[in-house]
Amino acid sequence: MNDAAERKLALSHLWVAFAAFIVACFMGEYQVLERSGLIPALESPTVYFASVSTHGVLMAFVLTTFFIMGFGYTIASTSLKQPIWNKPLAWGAFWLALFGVVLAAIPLLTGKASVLYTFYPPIVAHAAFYIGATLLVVGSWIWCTIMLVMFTQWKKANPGQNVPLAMFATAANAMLWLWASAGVALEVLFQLIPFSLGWVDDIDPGLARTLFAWTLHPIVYFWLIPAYTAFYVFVPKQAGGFLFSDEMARMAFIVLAVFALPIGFHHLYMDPEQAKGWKLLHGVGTFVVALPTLVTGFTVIASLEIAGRLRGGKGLFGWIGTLPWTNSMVLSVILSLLMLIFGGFGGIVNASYAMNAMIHNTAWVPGHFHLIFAGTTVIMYFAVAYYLWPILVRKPLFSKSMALLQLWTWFIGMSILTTPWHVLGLLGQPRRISTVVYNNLLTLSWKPYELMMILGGMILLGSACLLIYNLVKTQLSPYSETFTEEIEYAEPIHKVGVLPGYLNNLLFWNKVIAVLMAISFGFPILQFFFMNTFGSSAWGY
Ligand code: HAS
Ligand code: CU
Repeated sequence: MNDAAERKLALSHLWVAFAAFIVACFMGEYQVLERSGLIPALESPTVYFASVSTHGVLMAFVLTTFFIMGFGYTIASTSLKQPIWNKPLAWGAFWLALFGVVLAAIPLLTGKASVLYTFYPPIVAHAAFYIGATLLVVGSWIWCTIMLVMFTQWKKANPGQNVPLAMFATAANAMLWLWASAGVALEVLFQLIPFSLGWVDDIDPGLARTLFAWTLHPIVYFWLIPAYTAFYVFVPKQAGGFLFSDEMARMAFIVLAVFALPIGFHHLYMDPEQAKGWKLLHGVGTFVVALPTLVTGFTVIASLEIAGRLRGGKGLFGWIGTLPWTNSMVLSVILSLLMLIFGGFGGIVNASYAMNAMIHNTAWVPGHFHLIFAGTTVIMYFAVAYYLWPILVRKPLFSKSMALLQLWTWFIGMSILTTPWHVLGLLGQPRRISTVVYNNLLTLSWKPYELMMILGGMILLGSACLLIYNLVKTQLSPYSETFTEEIEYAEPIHKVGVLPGYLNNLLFWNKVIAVLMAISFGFPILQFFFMNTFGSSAWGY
């Protein structure tokens, strides 16, 4: 990336992302301490719910959206080798989204939006929260438009050629997000904003939860796709080898994007507003969307094996030892995959209709998503940060060994934090509660796990501080005239021929999505308008 203006655009997004991240990490540590009930002076449901709502919003919406936008701009300009289309518009999106975050932060921090990151009604927040969140989403829509315009322009300028894999994945994610965010946009515009402003007296939580479910599953893949992009386009090269299959990677991104959408009812298995046949349909789709992850696991490990063998690894597992474990990208992918085994296993338990009853609304669920989101996904955000920062600031990374220590401690901390949550869930501990001190025999069995999670939280906070310290020091270090590193994309081991349109284009897949969405959400949403429903009045601050 030679253009300073483009580097500044990407870096500004990434800084907002990681600033949100570190603030949220401090809140997370407070929350484990408060929830454990071990320090009575800290007990305060009001502060706890304000904190956990802010923590969730910062991690799930601000870290992710800004990271994805910054990473997307970097990929678009370097893989397509063309300048960002309409930079003033890109900056406009940045400021709009940032303004939205500040607007939402005011009610969040003053306890007027303690609605958690899923903001399910009838609990209601101050209108500024919903309006701020809307502006963040509108900013991300502009980013999606820029990505899709650049994708289309490149295809026009290079007829018959394959779009670079990194850009194909980024464009698929932009398409996914435009479809995914429509559900929550309808909920916020037509239900939550009018309700929070007092224009209507009641709200239908069933409809709201259905619309949120439309967004809730694909949003997690919106967060995940950048991590998988790094798996496919950076890791093989960093490991010293080749990508096992470019076509398989494209197929995985398409299936992820298409099948993430029509399956959100696995979040509503225990809800009354949808009939069980619909839930079963979405349940089956949920198992389909696990497939591209299995394909990804296979392709990435095969790519690592190629690298390990090229580096002299012999025998069935000898190649693992020869991998460059001290390369932060390679170490991250190994740790990420290890967390994916257990996080994905938890996901399969959640998705199994009958077993969901056992874990729904228990501490198991935050255990699942901290492992697979904050673990598998976010560790790859760190890997990308360590890789991109030097290129964006044109200076070497301040400390490579500190980066490795940070990645290991994040992995260890996340394992120590989430294992007890899985166990606590099975021991019946609810999620979304501010205290666990119920003074009965059951909760006594929770105690050791509470201690463990505090330890995990402390390790994670230390690890997060190391990341930010390293990035700040890199940014502030003296300018290096000799720095020449550029982004290197992995090559596939077999040369890719001319790809069929469906592996090089998204138009066809939009049509497939439209049909699948009409089937899986059409009647379940329309039914609310055919029947007599009785809304709920507000619960709130
Ligand atoms: Fe999930 C709830 C089902 C993946 C995030 N999930 C959540 C929530 C979040 C979330 C945030 O069906 C909470 C929402 C809320 O607040 O209410 N999830 C799944 C399934 C998958 C899955 C089936 N989730 C994710 C990802 C997330 C995420 C990814 C974020 C990034 N999830 C659910 C369900 C619920 C849910 C229910 C609702 C629960 C409830 O009742 O509320 C799948 O996509 C997972 C597929 C993955 C696998 C793992 C394969 C393993 C591989 C690793 C291979 C590596 C090896 C090691 C062998 C099947 C590929 C190699 C080693 C070397 C050394 C080289
Ligand atoms: Cu889901």
